[in-house]
Amino acid sequence: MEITEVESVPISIPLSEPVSFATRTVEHRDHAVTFVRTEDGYEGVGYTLGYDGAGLIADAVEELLAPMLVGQNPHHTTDLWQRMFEGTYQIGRKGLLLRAIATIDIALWDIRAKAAGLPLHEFIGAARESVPAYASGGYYRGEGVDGLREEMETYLDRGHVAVKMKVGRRSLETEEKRVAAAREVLGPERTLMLDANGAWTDTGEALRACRRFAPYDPYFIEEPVKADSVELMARVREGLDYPLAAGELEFSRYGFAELLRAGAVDVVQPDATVCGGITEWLRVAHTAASHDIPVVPHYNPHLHAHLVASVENGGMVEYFYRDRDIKVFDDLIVNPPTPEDGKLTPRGPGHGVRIDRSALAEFRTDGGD
Ligand code: SMN
Ligand code: MG
Repeated sequence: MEITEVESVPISIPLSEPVSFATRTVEHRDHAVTFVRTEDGYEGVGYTLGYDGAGLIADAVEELLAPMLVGQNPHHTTDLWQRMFEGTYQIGRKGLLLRAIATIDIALWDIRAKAAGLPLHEFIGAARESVPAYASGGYYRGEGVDGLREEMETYLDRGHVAVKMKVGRRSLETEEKRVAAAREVLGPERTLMLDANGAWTDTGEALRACRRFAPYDPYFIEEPVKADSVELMARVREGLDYPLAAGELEFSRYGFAELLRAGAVDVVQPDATVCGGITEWLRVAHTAASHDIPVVPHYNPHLHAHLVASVENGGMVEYFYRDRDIKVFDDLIVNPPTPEDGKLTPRGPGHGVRIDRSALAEFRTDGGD
């Protein structure tokens, strides 16, 4: 089999209203969507969030990486990953370039599983048939504590036993009230996770905030400090009596090795669309397993359902309901799967994410067709 074409399309989908987390407000969601095609008619799809850089990521795919791919065998993912990583080493290794590599690597695995006639999790080697999905939300849009309560109730009505909410944007007093309200709605048994998106900048500030949430029994606090502050993260973890999670903005096995070596995390959250694709995600997950650390990947539930279903230490996937207008990528997908009884079942062929061509035409920002 031979790769004949690599195309990457930047798209942007507007939110109906701006939405905030601790450290940023967003008004739209842009993605780079990459297609890899083969001579015998297979097409694989990969994608990543752009944070206003989707056009740059798509350019990196087409200008820098595509020439390394055309004419090669899509089954040689380990070799192709290394060629892309080494070939962009001086200007890459992390960030935008690694996201570009990720989109291609995901598309290659999609092709491989499709060619084998299998859903991706079975192609990799399944550990389970379905995976728990937690409902993610609790963003800031001015709705207050009552709005948060109502939102959490909708997740329970939809069958979830685990939810995640944002913290770190308002005063500590308000944040404690928000977390207390969420716990009250959930009751004592269900799982509550908190996400601060790197809100705090030193040990004292972070511990003061995180300790206020301890009485509400969080399963973890996510990114209490920024991704680069690994030592600080380890100090915060040390000072807390509940777990810490991070990794959504970590790149490659080397980034995760640093988190693990420093003892900075109890749970890792690699995102295959960020950390370098499926090839690298699997390496990260297996390394975490050797530390008895579960993987609870960040976002992209349709793709990650396959990956969580194929590793022994797979935890949960993160699911956003489209009607909350926070994550809107589902607008681009044909029949996006929804959780049933709080679980997602990975479906093929490949990773099962099929791009709706008319939506792609509507949302693309490069003027192409
Ligand atoms: C998040 C950030 C970017 C995309 C999706 C979700 C967030 C989370 O930090 O972990 O839910
Ligand atoms: Mg997060």
